Amino acid sequence: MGSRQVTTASDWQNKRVTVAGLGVSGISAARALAGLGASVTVVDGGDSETHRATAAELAQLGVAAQLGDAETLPDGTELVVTSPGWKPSSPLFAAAAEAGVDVVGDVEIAWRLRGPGAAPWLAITGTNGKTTTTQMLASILEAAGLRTAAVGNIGTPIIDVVLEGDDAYDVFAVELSSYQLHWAPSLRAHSAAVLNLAPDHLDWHGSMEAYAADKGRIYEGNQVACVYNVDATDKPSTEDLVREADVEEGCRAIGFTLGTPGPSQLGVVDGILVDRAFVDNRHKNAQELAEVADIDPPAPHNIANALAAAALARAFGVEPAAVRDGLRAFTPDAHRIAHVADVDAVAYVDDSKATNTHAAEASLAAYESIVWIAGGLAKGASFDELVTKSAKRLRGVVLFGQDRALIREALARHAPEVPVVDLDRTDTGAMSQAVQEAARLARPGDTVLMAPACASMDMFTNYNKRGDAFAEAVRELGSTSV
Ligand code: UMA
Repeated sequence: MGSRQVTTASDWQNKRVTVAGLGVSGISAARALAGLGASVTVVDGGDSETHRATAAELAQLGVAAQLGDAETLPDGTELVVTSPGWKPSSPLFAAAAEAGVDVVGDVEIAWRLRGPGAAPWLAITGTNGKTTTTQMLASILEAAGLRTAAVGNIGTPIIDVVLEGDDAYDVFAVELSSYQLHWAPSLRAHSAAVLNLAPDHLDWHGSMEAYAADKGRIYEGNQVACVYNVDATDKPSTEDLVREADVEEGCRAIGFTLGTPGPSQLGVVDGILVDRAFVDNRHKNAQELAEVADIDPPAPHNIANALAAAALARAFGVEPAAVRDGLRAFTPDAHRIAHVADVDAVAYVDDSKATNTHAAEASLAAYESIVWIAGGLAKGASFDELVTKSAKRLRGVVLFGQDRALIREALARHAPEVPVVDLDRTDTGAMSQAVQEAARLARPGDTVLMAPACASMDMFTNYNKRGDAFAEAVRELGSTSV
């Protein structure tokens, strides 16, 4: 490694730092490091009005900007702090390697900026469910009377809360993406969970192995518990990742399962969430935490999320009653299997958050007869398994977006009898047409499910906007139907 690890504020004085990316994390990193006296330049391949306006704001803090050129390393750079979205293969990092300059992410910087008495991190990753689980965990921690914040990939940069000072929080619920983990080599969580592992972001990581390895980094150096998914047995499993991690002495592997829990596991017995991991064996060998009915929605994948959140909270010493109260207080975000409306006895469900095949599979499994709306940016995924598993539930399919041909081809291979409407357009207005086509294919009792299995950015700003467009199109449909 080139430069030594920076740990105290004085180390930043006049240090020449290049921040890659002028988005949510880059702005946070640039502000924080300039505030600590570093000489900061932000680099971004974009040169839009928004980029220029943001650069102008940062200039008032003494931050320089290099817009429209994401490849040239500013002269004299001593450290690169990257935003998570930048691929490891980015030319800027090749230039940094050549100059012997380290590249780390904003999460790594947040970790290095913590003081000696800083709040511990309970960390969560996984292909799907990490935002929900992080929110559930924060809700449980709050119910326990702890001062906490849900931070990280969820949208609040961790640097921002760390800089509030060691005394401001008792514990953080931290959502980490595989990108963030890749760029955070010295992070050591109190306890961490990998919820599940399925192919995603392969274009960024290069391979499933590299993706799994970055996810597994979350367990490195855990102090109390490495939480894994007993039911996710595809290789590499989350339990495999625990086995490979180098953890603190005494740190335990804790499983969660939708079935009856074994020792050192949390699971479900007769509709009750049961803890067999954090119990005093002298007095009893199982502890009731909550009822499945306390979880909204009580769908299998969401019960698994609740169990993982409960495991992390219990690892932190939270009492069972707070787990129950926190789960009861939690309400899911929009765009996650959200029921929008019934029109002519057909249910319309928005799962815009299903940005990969694994998430789409979970929501397709929740309904019997479905008109599926899908498509967008595939991010290197294959749709064969998803289509094979879901074929018998499909009344019809409506496709839109840049990579829709990949889904159409998988349907032709594995579900040739299912009618497919292929919308040859990627403009935002396509959603309205997609909903109308889906309504035409649907029969009373069916569900029209928008679970695109793809990212949204070819057509929409983000998955929220895609979900909003769906809801709007359903409302239009409702107002015109007789
Ligand atoms: N940019 C370049 N060159 C590149 C890549 C990006 O110049 O090669 C520039 C863009 O022009 C843009 C900026 O970098 O101005 C964006 O950086 P970014 O893509 O890393 O995004 P941020 O706005 O910093 O947001 C990131 C996370 N984004 C990604 O990981 C892609 C946010 O997660 C996160 O909430 C935020 O940091 C705070 O931590 C979003 C996400 O989609 C929700 N995450 C993925 C997921 O959940 O699947 C991983």
